[in-house]
Amino acid sequence: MNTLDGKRILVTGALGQIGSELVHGLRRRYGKDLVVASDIRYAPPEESQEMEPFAYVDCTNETQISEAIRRWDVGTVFHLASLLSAAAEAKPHVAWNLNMGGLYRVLEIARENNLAVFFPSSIGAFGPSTPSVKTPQDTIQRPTTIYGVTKVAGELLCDYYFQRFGVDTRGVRYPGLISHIAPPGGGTTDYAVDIFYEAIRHGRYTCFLSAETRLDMMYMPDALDAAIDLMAADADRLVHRNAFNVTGMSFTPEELTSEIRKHLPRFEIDYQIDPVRQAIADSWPDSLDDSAARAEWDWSPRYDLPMMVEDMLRQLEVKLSAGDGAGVKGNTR
Ligand code: AKB
Repeated sequence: MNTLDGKRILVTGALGQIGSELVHGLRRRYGKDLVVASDIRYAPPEESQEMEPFAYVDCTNETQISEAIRRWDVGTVFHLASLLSAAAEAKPHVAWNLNMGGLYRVLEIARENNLAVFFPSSIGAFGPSTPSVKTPQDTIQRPTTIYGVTKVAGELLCDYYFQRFGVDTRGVRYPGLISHIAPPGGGTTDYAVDIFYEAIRHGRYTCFLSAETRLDMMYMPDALDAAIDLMAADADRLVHRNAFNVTGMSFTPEELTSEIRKHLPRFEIDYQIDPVRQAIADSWPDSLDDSAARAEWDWSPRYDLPMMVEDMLRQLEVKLSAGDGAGVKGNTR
């Protein structure tokens, strides 16, 4: 990464689900002053100190991106600002403008300033005609959501900027991400985070996907390693560069419930299916084949389903009893 030249890293969408943890992961590896967080809102007062250095950057505004790049002498952008699948489906025009327009602007600025760019694609880049079990790295991509359309187009645009202009673009296809720090917003896989909060607070959860909906998933520490390790990988080994399949685990709401019950035996679940998110989930793969990432930059996740569930419950019990104790209802292990 260009950080070796003392250039800074800019993270867009830094207050989102991935960004709020990636900023800290990058700072642990490269130092606080080298990583600039940015978003279209400011951090809440209690966290704002931690987010410094921070820049207000709206990724639909080219001038704001350029100014932040110049002001902070940036060499690498982790471009995370985007709407997730269900939010994008509710506002397709906004999603196109932010997800596609934002990436295009970042790539143009990267071309002019010789920047490296990380772009997160998603399992949403696949569709119902994609082989759904062990989805290959190179396969059919005909997504049926606007989110998926922006992700496939984004993957292609990143390939194009590398091949045509030599911009050092790299990226992964994230599955559903699970974290105990920042909640997701507007995603289809969000149930796999919400379920933990509700299990601890109320001992029960109403799931918006059906019991047998199988999706690919990953625990956040692995997702952070994927982004940071790929950007630090030896470029000569990369055959694909962009849109690497990465995976941590694959489960259904029913299987996740059984695993949670090993720790909280009285936990109960029922189902009230949201047709929009169910249709999106049904169009996505059950599991991904991540062999290209393993071969080209030594990708290897640390967390499987039992390890993730144990850690999520442990971390959230501490967090909820410290900051949100009123909601915890004695459903302890
Ligand atoms: C979503 O559900 O929209 C995201 C994703 C899988 O890209 N978590």
